[in-house]
Amino acid sequence: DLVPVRRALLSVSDKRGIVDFARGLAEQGVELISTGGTAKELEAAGLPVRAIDDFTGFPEIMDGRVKTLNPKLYAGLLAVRDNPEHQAALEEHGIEVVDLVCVNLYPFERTVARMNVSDRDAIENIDIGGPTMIRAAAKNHAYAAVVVKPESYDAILEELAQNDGALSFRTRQELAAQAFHDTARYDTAIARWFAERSDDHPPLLVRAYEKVTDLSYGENPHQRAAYYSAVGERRHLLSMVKQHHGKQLSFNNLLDLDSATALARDFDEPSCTIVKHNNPCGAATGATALDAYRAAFECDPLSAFGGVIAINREVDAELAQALHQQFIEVLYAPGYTDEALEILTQKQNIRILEDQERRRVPLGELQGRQVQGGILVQDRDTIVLDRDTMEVVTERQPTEQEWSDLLFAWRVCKHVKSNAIILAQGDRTVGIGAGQMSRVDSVRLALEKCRLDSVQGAVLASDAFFPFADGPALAIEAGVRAVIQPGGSIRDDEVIAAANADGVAMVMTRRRHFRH
Ligand code: 93A
Repeated sequence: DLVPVRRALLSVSDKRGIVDFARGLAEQGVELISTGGTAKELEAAGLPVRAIDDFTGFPEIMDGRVKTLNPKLYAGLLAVRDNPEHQAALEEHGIEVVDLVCVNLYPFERTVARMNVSDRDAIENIDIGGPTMIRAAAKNHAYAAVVVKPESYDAILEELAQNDGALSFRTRQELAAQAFHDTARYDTAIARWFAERSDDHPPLLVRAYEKVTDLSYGENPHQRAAYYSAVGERRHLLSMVKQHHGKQLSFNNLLDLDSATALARDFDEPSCTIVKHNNPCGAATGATALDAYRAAFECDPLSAFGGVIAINREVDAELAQALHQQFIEVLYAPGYTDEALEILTQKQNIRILEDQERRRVPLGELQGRQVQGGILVQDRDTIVLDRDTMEVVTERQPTEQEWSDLLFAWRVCKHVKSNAIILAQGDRTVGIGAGQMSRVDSVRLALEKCRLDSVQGAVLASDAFFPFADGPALAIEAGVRAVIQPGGSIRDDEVIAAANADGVAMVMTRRRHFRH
């Protein structure tokens, strides 16, 4: 299954390594055919090159829009070499076969990523001839080889040298696989660019993903796993962090990191978020990051063990010292002083991450959840509500302190799995009930988790309305003085009456924050 390479067509935008590759081919006795810019480069290096118009007998026209698109080339690429009819056609039309194409495409993605790029420039960078050659050679990989990456050049030359100027079927097949991956990826980036210009939302085509790195395992050690980023997305979870210390991030670390950073991004003031099993087990803001960390940790020290911690201020020595007392899986912050790093890196297992994404723009406008054979797609829940849009439904208005705590609790609530109940006091969570199948159980859990001597004076946030008055009644009995919730239950009257009976203030947001 070895096929000798006698004639190669080289047409590349990314010209890295092309001269050396072409020289290597020429040394194996391969005839080189090339397009305008590529040919120039090779000629300048003193290599013998045949121009594409000499091969096709047709000039490159329309500023290069049509340079390789010619039946002579495609017949030469697609001919089934042992098919007598194909052979006859080659002879009749004086067509020479091409055994290898080396092509990389107009840099569409790089072009559209530039600031202020015109639509015209973008469109001019949609390569037509290149993908067509790549696909033709890849289809006919039984006879032809297709090279799309400078990273492959050396290995190809080596194999040619070893096999007397021929490539194996296995190599040609692998190159073909890479080629179709490349053109699929390319078209996805183009489709995405068009989708961004369309009114269709969510768009017709969601995204394709490509592997960034293998992970050591999935949620459990018997599950293989990898991390993929969306094609054309330059900012993604892994690209946005620099790892200073510790083992590779695991599948579960990445899930928790995603949640922790999303919550941290919702705070401007110094804050700390501790996530366990994808739920916050403590969140707080404070005058300093150290205050915030202490307060967040105090919410549930037991659960915080081995947590993923996101802090939105630089970590200094004092904070590092405090963090160093605990077992932390992942620590994420916008920066670390040298002294802080010295303290923290004394522990081998802590993964220390630095946030490299200063823009604070939420990543990706859509959110997908996998279901059997497909995905569900929705807008991200990025809504942040203003106090003015909320309605106090009780006889008593919240005090200013209560308002502050209610708004804090409401911000955290969005990031907790439903049914979510947050108890908060003084800009810190003091009890979190997450992921229960009934709301009253989440209330019970949040109260049970609360380590304060008394819940007296705390506020409560609920991610969705109370279907019955039992949940609020429990909380009020325990000492909760103000409640924030969307409202909208047919029993709202009973819920409001329960609050009024004890002089509790209640705010309705009219928006819910389910997170399933
Ligand atoms: O404009 S094209 O779509 N029309 C073509 O016929 C064609 N043939 C090759 N673009 C075409 N190419 C692309 O030109 C290749 O994919 C490659 O990226 C580039 C190389 O051009 P040059 O050798 O002139 O630098």
